[in-house]
Amino acid sequence: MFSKILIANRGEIAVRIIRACNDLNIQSVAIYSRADREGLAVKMASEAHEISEDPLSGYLDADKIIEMAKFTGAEAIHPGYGFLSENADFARKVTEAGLVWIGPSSEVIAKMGDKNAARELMRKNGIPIVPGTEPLNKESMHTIKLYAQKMGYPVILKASSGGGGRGIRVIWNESELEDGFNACKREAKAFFKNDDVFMEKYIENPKHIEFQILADNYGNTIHLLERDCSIQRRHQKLVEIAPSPSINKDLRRQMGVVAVAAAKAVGYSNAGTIEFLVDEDNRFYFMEMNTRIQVEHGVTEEITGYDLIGRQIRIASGEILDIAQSDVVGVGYAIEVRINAEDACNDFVPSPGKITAYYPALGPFVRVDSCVYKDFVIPPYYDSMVAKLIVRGSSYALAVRKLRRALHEFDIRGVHTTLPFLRNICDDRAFRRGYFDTSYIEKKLPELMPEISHDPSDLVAAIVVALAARTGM
Ligand code: MV4
Repeated sequence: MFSKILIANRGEIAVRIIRACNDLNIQSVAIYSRADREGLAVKMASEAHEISEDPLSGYLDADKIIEMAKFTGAEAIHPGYGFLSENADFARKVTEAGLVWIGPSSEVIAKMGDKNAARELMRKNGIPIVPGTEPLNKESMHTIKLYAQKMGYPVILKASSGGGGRGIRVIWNESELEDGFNACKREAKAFFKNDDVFMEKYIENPKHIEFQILADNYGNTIHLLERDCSIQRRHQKLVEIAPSPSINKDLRRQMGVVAVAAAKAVGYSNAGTIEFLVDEDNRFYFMEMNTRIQVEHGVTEEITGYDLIGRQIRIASGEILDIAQSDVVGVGYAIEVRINAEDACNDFVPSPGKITAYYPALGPFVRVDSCVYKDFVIPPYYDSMVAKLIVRGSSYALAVRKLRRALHEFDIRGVHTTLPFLRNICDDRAFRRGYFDTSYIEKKLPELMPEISHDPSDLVAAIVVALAARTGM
């Protein structure tokens, strides 16, 4: 086992990885930008080193991170999620430097990063994929129109190197195709420096169901059940649930078998996720594979009892996976909500600044993964997620009740947060019954919107008015 690991990340996931290191009696090295020096990861790690003065370059500087690992005597690097976590060149450089990469091989990251190559590989291995085309490079617009017509509208155009909802375009009829195709290609080129675009049949109102995979370096591959991540807003997940309240045992078993086959087809090792779209008739299709630990891994940990970050480290150190598929049993339901420092009333604009009061929810069946504390100043340069609240219940309905209780207990002052918005989701009948798909937020946004803007400046104005009234000024 390793004696020291460098964490090439920040925020709550850096804290989560430090905790896993502590559980395994491994020393942890945090790296931080100047803006992050008051972060919890810096305080909790065995040692911490500034990687850059400016907010972002350090976390993205492969050579400097590797140099830091060497300098500190770390034997392995955990990339977390985001930043360089799915960067095949970084993974390769880490390995070439004689360090251990806590994740799948560089080759597998590269292959799954190319959405079209991933599709092709899955198709060849008998994994169900959405009907679609190869990248449309030489085809004339006439041919592209014929493909779309044959598939039947609506269709969706996707950048081969896309991700996070970028470089995709839904085409509802032929009149939108030419402009949409050109725009998609331009966007793909601008964002990903690769303008390969392919076309798929568009599945309307799908569910986003993803299976957690664990695989060791010796071909032992299992899944740890699924998460329902259908509740998203503009490709940002807001709520994640394990297992999905809307798939039955039989579908779960079928999808699990396919997920493991998909991971085996790419020679996967370490933790990863197979994403599926599930249509209104419960047909399911491979969408993509995420070759990293995900934000929402905690709900899987809560229902299965397996420490995913701990397992990532143990697998990377060469341990044999000692969990058989038949050992994996989900107990009850876990729900995670992402509490973001954003103003839901103002189109979810980020709300950085000082946290003047912080009372996380506690009590039975409640877990909070966070990186903030009272008087912490949320820097404006990063993702606005400040805490993940994870609750458990023996049924979906009971988990929702725990969530509702915990969200009302949770109190964060000084910045806007999505807490009021999330509380409204808890009170929504469809959510409480588990009736939702990826169109949920878009359709329900008006009714989920908090009534009043708790804008700090509005509050100040209100106090001034109240004081003026009291003093008769
Ligand atoms: C789709 C789709 C429907 N049909 N592909 C969105 C991001 C990227 N990962 C793929 N996405 C989608 N691909 C076909 N053929 C619908 C989406 C989609 C979506 C997927 C999962 C969760 C939320 C979503 C919101 C909008 C669109």
